[in-house]
Amino acid sequence: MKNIPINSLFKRLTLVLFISLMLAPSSFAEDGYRMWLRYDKVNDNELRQSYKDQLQHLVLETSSETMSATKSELKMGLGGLLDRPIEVCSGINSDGALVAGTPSNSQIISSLELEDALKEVGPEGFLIRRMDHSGNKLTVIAANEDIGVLYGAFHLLRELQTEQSIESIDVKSAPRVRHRTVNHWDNLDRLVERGYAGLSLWEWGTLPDYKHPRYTDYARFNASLGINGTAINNVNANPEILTDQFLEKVAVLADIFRPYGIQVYLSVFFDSPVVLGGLDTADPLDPEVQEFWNEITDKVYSYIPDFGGYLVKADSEGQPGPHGYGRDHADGANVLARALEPHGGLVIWRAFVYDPEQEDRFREAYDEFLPLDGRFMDNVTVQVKNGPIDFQPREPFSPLFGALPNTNTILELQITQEYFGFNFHLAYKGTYYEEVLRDDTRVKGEGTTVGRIIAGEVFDYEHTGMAGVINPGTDRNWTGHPFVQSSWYAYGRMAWDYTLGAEELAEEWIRMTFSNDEKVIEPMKEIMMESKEAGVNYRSPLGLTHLYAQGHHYGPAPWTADLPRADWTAVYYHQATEWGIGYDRTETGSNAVEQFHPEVAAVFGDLNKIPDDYLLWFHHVPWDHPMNSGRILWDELVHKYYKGVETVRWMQETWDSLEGLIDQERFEHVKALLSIQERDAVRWRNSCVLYFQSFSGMPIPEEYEQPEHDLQHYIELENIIHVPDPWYN
Ligand code: BDP
Repeated sequence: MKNIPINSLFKRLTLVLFISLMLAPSSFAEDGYRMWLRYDKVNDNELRQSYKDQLQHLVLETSSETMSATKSELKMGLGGLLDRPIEVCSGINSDGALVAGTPSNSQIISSLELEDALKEVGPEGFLIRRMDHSGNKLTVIAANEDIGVLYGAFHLLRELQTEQSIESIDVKSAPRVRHRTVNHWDNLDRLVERGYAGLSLWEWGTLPDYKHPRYTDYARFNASLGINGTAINNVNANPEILTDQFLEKVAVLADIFRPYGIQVYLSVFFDSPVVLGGLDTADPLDPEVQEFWNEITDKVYSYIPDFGGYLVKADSEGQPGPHGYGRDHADGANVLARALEPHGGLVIWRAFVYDPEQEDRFREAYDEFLPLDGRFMDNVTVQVKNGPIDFQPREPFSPLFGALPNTNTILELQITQEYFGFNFHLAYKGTYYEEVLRDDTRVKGEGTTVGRIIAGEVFDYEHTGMAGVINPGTDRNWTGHPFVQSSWYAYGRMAWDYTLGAEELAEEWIRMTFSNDEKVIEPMKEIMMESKEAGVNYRSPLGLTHLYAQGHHYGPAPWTADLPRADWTAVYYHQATEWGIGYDRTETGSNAVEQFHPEVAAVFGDLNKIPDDYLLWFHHVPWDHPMNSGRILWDELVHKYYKGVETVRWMQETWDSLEGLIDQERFEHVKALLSIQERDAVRWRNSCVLYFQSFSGMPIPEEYEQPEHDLQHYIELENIIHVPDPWYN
């Protein structure tokens, strides 16, 4: 080889490197781990420069744990977004300072006369403003408490991530509800009920010694949305969680989450006094049982001084509860509430109950809880699922919203995709949450939305809140399907402010998670906005519900009939006969419609007024019932099932148009998942249409592609998901 001078070799190598960088695709491998906190460099040079000018150095005067977390987030975020490290200074030395703090931890903030504005944002809210200070222009994040400063920091970072101008930024923000929690259905053996994203995040085997870095990232993601509570174990609770062995591990998680403003809650097993305490009863009115709960609760607080409280599933799906001792839910909740009260803890008592003896499962929660209104202690809140049955693709809102003026009531939503195709289907649920939060209960006149009720704007609730059942696990991208992240995101943002819209949140998420390029945002947003309805259409349109195969809840089985409990079958819900289909919940049927305010009941109960989307939830109608579209019911049903599949095919094409505009890794992943979704959507459609056809006897109009197989073929597929996997049962 010819002798090449070092200098020239270096130049050549640099040139080769430069050319390869120029030729490399602009996108890069992205595994989704960073979720919506990617902090990649702002692409628009001009905008990045203006951010750099406005945010030249960071002034943060104290070092509490939360302020340290704020500092490290701002350093990481601004360092990445502006592509240069940000200097942390003790004072303002020029234009372009970012000052973050509270009047009590920052002299600068206390000198800015923000007291009046701060009074309006409460303990967790914040202000972000551009201000003048002794001739210098500042950006200020101010709050009453440290946690508000952290929330403000995440807000400012979001402005940059979504490429908004901050030149005259003026934000005043405070959460509308008090308890913004996530619920994990994680078992202590690390299998996650309805999880679909790997094993539980909590490594019980290595805790308390090893603090997996994932725990801190988990806290950051939640705090970035304003989540302030996490119930870390399954509501089908294992009593062992209250043993010292587990509590010392839970305490470490609580220590990690604390700087991020997140309190830990535990799901408890109602019969713990028997299983753990050796008593022969868990009767909530028995003094020894009260003593048991007092003592064990004192122990929990000795490990976790700011413990949030207990989440309880009782007298539901085999879980023990007060009914076993002839007592009611209020008795059951209050025995725990008395134990928690001296520590400031909360009981979150779930209203997800149903009884095989009840004629209509729809009625159960309302019928059980209504007579108890006013009997729960002040530190109890009742957690109500959005609909009366169980997170189905579409449900009317639960009639309990608005029916409990004297009982704190919070809303439970599901983020994990138990009924939306697990980690295989794309279903952005922001639209789902928006629907329920905006449903109008009418209990105090027009506009008494579920959102306003759970925010305590209608009744004087002390403990307002929302809970989201999330699914993160050891999958590198946390949620399995990359788009489940978006439902988590939308849930958290709406828990902070229930008035936020699904579409704006979809756009925020896309900008933060994928790209600020309009060519990406518009098509991706359209996919997201259509995706939930597509899932409804190919599974259970027009108010059909619960057509799943039992156990795994993945594929279609509208034919399910013989199970130990009728309310676990599908035929119970659709009631198809040769004459017609649908569940009569009007006066001629179970009359569940009477549980709603009369103005709502007048709509749901009237065949001429009910929106198509809810028709078969409330009415049993003939196959030739005329629909709003001008079609008869059978044709409309077929139309909807086919539309669901068409939308998925449109989602596939639209997704394909994103190739090259986003990272190839996630592009390929979602593309493959969409093809699985298309296959499943066709299976759902064909199974349901052929099955219902066996009652209606009517044809599938010729213009539609005809099912490839007969009904028997689809029945035989019932228990096939993709791969047999114990996690899915
Ligand atoms: C149902 C799930 C079941 C949960 C239950 C609940 O199928 O796994 O335990 O809800 O919310 O949707 O308690």
